[in-house]
This record gives sequence, structure tokens and C-alpha cells, in this order.
Amino acid sequence: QEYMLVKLQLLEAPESVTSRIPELSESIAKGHVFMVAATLRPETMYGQTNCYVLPSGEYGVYEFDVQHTPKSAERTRQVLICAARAARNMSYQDAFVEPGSQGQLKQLGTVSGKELVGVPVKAPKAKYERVYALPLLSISMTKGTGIVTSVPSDSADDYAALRDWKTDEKLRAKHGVTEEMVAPFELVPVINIPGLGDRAAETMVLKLKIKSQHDEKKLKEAKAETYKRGFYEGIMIAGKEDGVEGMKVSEAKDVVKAKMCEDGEAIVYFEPESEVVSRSG
Ligand code: ZZB
Repeated sequence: QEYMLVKLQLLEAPESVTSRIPELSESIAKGHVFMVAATLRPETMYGQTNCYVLPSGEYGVYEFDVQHTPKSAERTRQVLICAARAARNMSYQDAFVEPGSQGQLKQLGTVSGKELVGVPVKAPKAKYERVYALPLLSISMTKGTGIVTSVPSDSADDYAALRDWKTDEKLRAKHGVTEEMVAPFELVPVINIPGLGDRAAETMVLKLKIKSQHDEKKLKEAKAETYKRGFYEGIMIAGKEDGVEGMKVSEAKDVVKAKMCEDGEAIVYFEPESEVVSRSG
């Protein structure tokens, strides 16, 4: 399975983390620390409003020598935050480590999903300068990086969870989510799907009467429907700056992916097939 890893640049880290991993502060100041999220939908990155972590999950903090672009010989030492299993996979891929030092991992420490809730990041292509890491209780730690970027206009899971955080004050308090992390972030139309409109995920969530991020069965159905119809019938509304506005989703996907990788905003990442476990089991 091939994913695009989008690099969500950490703008700050909580005191508990920087005191445990002192090197982190300097790297954050240099703009070299990223939470990495695996996605199959590069063309939706214009609509990011937040990202998601699993509060009970454990994430590792690793140093990699990240290749500047897919063909470049140049590398920069960057700090990536993700599930340990993903880091192990990365350590065998040339985009992350010098050929010759495969399989070697330099781990600076660990951070819990709970500590990551509320961390501000800069998400490439997003309309918002600064978005926040929120909890998503359905994240699988054995798929992708265990970090998910959120596009509530086109992903029903993302929409349902963001709506939970926006509307449920008690739930927010329980998980350390504040209003400023959610209130300013409105859906950004990215794709028009005939019959589903400019916010297909919202349309599906309302149509199927999905109640919350825990409504697993219906969310699966919404996901399948938006994936399929978006891919074949969807037309890009966003992405004028990258020349993809008006394009079919099926064509825009590779254009945006190539552009983001060229610009150092994303990295192609491979995952062994046997390890792929879908979100819904
Ligand atoms: C942005 C995005 C925008 C996504 C969208 C989907 C959609 P699949 O098909 O099951 O492999 N994802 C990635 N990793 C995880 C994880 N560990 N746990 C839970 N969800 C995860 O699903 C791949 C998608 O599931 C990824 O693509 C990511 O969300 C999420 F408009 O990234 B996506 C209709 C879906 N739309």
C-alpha cells in the first residue's frame, strides 16, 4: 500500500514534552518537527481544518534524514512523530534514511496521544495558518502513522468527530479540547460531487443520520460512498494555485501529490500489505 505522508509542522509542544525531550525546542524553532499523517487523498489537502490523534495511543519521536524531494540527493535532519511501527517501516525507505543506513532508528523519546491533543500545527495547503490536533477515538494504531489529517468536507469520519468536538462541551472538557481549537474552523469546499454537493461528507452524515464519531457502521457506508463517487464524478473546486481547479479528482490526485512531494510538504510512504488493517477492522 502506498500512502502520501503529509508533514504537519509542529508550532509548539507542551511543556511536559519539551522538558522530557529538550532537543525538541530548538528543532521546533527551526521548523524541523512534524507530525506525519498518512493519506490516500492528496487532492483534499486544501480542506484541512485540524488533525487527529488517538489519546490512548503512544507515539515515538524520531530523527530522520529526510530527502528534500523524490529525486534529490540533499537531505535535512528532521524530527518526525508517528507510531513506532510506521517509523520502523520508514527506516527501510530511501526517502527517510540514507541508503546504507537502512533499519537504523534514532528515537528521541515518546509522547502520548493525550499530550498531543491541542498542539498547534501548520498543515500544508490548508486555508488556516494554524490548526490543532484533536482526539479521534476510532484511530487504528496499526495503520498508517496513527496520525490522521482531517478534511471534514470530504471525510465523514472527520466531519462526525469535528462536529462532536464543536458541539459537546462536556466531551471537550473531558479530553482537554478548548473552544479556540474548534470554533474558528469551518468546512472548506474542495470537491463538487454531482448529487452530493460541495461538502459531500456533511451531506452523507446528515443523510445517514450519523450521530457521532462512534457510529461505526454508518460511517463506513458514508466513507465507501464518498470515496467512490468522489473519485469518478468529483470535480475540483479548490487548488487554483496548483492548476487543479476544474479537474477531475482522479486526475488531480497525482498532480497534487507530485507537487507536494516536490515542495517538501509530503513524502511517499509504503506500508507492507500484510500490516494494513482498515479503520473499521
Ligand atoms: C485525508 C482524507 C480526506 C482521508 C478525505 C479520507 C477522505 P483506508 O481507505 O481505510 O485505507 N486514516 C489514515 N490512517 C488512519 C488510521 N490509522 N486510523 C484511522 N484512519 C486513518 O483509509 C485511508 C484514510 O483513512 C486516510 O485518508 C485517512 O483519512 C484515514 F476526504 O486522509 B484520509 C471518503 C474518505 N475521504
